[in-house]
Amino acid sequence: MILNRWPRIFSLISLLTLAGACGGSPSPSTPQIIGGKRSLAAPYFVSLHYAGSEQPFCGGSLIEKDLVITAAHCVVSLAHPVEVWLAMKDLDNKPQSTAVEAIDIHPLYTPDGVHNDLALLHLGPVAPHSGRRIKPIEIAAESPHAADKAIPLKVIGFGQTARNEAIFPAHLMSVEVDPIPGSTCDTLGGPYDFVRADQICAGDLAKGKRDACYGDSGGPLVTADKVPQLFGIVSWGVGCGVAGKPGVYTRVSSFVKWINEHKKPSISAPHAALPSLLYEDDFFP
Ligand code: 4AZ
Repeated sequence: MILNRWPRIFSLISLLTLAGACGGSPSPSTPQIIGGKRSLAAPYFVSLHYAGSEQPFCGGSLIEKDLVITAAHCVVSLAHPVEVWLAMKDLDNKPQSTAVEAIDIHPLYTPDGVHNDLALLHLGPVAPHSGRRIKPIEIAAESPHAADKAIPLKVIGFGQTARNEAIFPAHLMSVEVDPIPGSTCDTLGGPYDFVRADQICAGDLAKGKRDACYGDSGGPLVTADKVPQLFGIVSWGVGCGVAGKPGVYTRVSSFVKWINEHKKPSISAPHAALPSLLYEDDFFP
């Protein structure tokens, strides 16, 4: 029964994402990430690049000196070796970069990208640094629904800055997004009906003026504090900056056990066979 439902969800998402991306005209009032501004230094932020390309295809967060957490959908079908750029703020100034030596994709990640959208990237050597410019972020310890309270959160990335146009910034951008209770999010229709407690919905529910967008995937959703903590990983949404269609994030605190068990790589090369994809009724809401 479950297996029959996945292709339907997948086509629904593709359809709605496409509709979101193609419909209407770009709004002149949403020039950044969607509705954001230039980010301050984010020593835990990393960007993922195909070797030789300046334009990142995803973001990520440094959670140990040589370990990055990102979205599974960013790395599940890599065609080229990946380079990780550390603490990058400005695409014109390439910072320290390193290769990815191994990747762990969450074994319950499903190809539709709806759930368990997380992966660990085990980095090659990282040169010693002061710890001010490049610094891992702590994972927020929270009970499953704590983020549903009104904690100010922000999302950071080099993703698309216009709702309907492939315009990408040269600077790292950030925007504050409001956490949306799961009980509201899973009534928004379409793929949102499948949002679970191990995900966070956040954005600007009423107006859709603040959001993550294409290219922000894998990047961090953090507390908007002086010492931020990592709450989420940019995962998916129905279009970008659409009222009533917030961003959906992987709730990192729900996966701490898996993360701790995989701090040492279990797959030895970025292009090694991917773990088999499991479909378990238990993991369906
Ligand atoms: C993406 O594909 C993506 N508006 C990220 C975030 C959102 C949509 C798409 C949320 O990278």
